[in-house]
Amino acid sequence: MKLTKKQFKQDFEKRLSTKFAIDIEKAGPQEKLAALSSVVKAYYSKIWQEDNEYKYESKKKQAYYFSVEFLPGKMLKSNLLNLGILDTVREGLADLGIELDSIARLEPDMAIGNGGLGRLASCFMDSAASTGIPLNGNGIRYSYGLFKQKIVDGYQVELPDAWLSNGNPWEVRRSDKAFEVTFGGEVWLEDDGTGKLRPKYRNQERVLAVPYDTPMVGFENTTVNNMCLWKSEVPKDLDLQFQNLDYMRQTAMLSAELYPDNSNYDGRLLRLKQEYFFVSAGLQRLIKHYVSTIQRPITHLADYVSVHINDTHPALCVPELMRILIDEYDIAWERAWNITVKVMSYTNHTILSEALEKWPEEMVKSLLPRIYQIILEIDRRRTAELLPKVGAKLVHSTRIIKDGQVHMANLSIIGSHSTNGVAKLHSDLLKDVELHDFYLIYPERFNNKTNGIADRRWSQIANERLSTVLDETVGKAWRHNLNELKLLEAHKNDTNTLERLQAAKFDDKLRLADYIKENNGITVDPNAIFDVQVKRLHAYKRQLLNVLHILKLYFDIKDQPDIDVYPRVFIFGAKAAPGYHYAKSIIKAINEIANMINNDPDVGNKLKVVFIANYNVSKAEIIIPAANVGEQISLASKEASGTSNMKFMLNGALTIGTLDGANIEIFEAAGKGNFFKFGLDKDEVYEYYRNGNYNARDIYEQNPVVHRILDAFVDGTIPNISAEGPEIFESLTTYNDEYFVLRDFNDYVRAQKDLETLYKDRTAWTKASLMNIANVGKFSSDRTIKEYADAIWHVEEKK
Ligand code: GL9
Repeated sequence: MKLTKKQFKQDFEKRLSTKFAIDIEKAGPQEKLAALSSVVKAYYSKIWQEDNEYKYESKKKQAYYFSVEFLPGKMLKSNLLNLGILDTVREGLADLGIELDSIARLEPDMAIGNGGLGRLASCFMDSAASTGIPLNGNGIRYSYGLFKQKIVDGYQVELPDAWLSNGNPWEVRRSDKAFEVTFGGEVWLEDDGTGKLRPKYRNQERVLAVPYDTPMVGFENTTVNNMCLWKSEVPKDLDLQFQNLDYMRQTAMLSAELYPDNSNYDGRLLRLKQEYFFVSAGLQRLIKHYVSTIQRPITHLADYVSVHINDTHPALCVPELMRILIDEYDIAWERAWNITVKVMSYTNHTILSEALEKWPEEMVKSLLPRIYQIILEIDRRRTAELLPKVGAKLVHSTRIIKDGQVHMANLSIIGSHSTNGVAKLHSDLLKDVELHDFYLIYPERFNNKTNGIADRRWSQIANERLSTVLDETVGKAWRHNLNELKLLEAHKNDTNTLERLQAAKFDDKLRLADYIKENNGITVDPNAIFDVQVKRLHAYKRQLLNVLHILKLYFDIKDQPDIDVYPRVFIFGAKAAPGYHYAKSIIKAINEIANMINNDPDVGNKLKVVFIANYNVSKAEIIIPAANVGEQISLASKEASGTSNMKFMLNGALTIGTLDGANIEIFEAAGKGNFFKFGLDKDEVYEYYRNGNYNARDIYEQNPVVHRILDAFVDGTIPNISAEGPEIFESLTTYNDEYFVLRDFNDYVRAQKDLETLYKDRTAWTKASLMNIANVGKFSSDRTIKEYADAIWHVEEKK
């Protein structure tokens, strides 16, 4: 949009006055933030309205992304950037004596997601709007987002995230578009007099779902999409007379809290209730919209609507759409089923079996009696149809209902026309191993969509210094199309470019060093290698392997105080699921090891270890630009894709990693010599599984380096871990090291040594860093979302 500095300043001052009856001198920072957000909202409102009108009139097909998590982070700067007014507003505010960043910092992170899966959903929302793809988000407006992490005595402490306490300037409550969702009670089928069986209900619990719309503003275009988040309330007619406090409480609970663990189902009814809640509300809204605006028969739904099931949490989309078509629109089963399968598509985000949701049949039956009947019928018909074609074995292994449980992944695959994994390796593993039986039955449904990142946030917003260097070197086209960074390659031998890249990195490291000084009280040398591992804490991601290597370096220094090691700062950021005991023990160990090393005078500046508390999107925006090295060291086959690996690449960090997830594609793109690969590959891992011949204890017994490091966990060398030390020690020895940490240790040390050697050659290192940046184009989520739009949803970009 067009905006002059003068106009902005007027708008801003006026808003302060009309909203808070205050002038700039007297306004507090929260008032400034609120007024600024409100001005920005007014700027995009017109575009939003016009784009809505365009969508109504053109009647083009739209896609709906159903996700129980979104992780947008802060919105202010992203909205400014996308409106094309970031610089104007920054300068206008500066004229008024206000620093944009100090205001933007106050916005709470919108953190209604756990990690990669939720962040990916938000990258997709950004990229869809920015590429003109009509994609609507659909989720839950949790009153409390992901817990805030504090570190107390080395332990993780969880604090509530009341992110809405100062209000949310971006959302629009739409009470007029509320829908009811019902639970429980009894259902039976009755002849309606025409020979048709219709469901009759008794004693249902009713909940009102109220939508809050958050606009997703496209980058310098005319698209504004919508992310709809549902809040649960008591229906108005019950409000007044209702005395049942328990019911009130339960209703509020429904959208109160995000589950802090999406990969370890704890069996609570509330989660299933949440899932049905936002699925039912979202589908009701989109069907009503279809009927009132498209005005075509419901049987044409698939020509206008695509619904994406993001992981299994929204799998109930399948039976819920069937219910609406059959019960509310009188569509015959076969026809309804064809429509449903055409409308639905599904992404699988992990092969960890504990993450594939299963619900006890009894629970589904009592909470969602009609949905249960429909699932039973889907299962019954499918079994009857397929038995003669593919045989009992395949039918059984892929059944939706078996062993008293409803299998949500099976429901998602069977009820949709597309199942995709999130990186080449992951998609192959789904076809060849994890979902092989499904692949045999429905080979045409399986495909890959390698993840991507909203690159504008991770460069133009998070790393302005680097962005400026890139502009000056290759022009600005990369800001619209990340593939344009390929032009950088031509500058790889240009000393001036390399020096400017180094200077930008150094500035970003200074900024992080300041943050660390202020928040951790640790002084780190910005000339050291900044070696970063930031992601959820999980055994398969092997933060422990990183820790063992740090201990090796520590003992090397202790043994030979004059040893020539290049100074390193190891930086961690990780939240552990509150109920994940082992992960919390690792956090405690990292913090105690950090204390031990950072305060050891023999070590000095050679080695520092920093744990940055409360890792989230905003922290990532400070940490990742400053990284020289990104750690992507999961056991091969376990990390479906990873997305921080792409953010590191974009910011010129070199990856040290295994052949896992999207690392493989990153290595391919970056080119030989521009990454550090180590460890078992997926075939070797599966070979161990087949043979059952891994013996971690042997490695402990036979490798003196490993022996000494592991002993440090139990012999008092590392202080204050008398409970955690033995737990970790035993996980590796007694319990045979589930994720092959010890098996990969030697090769990891070797790769780390290679890395250090390259770093000592600053020119060679910076060249490799440049090659990473130059080849990151593929990992823009603009590319990913276009692939979804073309190949799965068949929706068109706005021209
Ligand atoms: C995840 C995978 O583990 C990641 O490898 C992948 O990059 C993302 C996005 O596709 O999905 N699946 C999953 O359950 N989570 C992922 O990050 N977990 C969290 O979001 C906590």
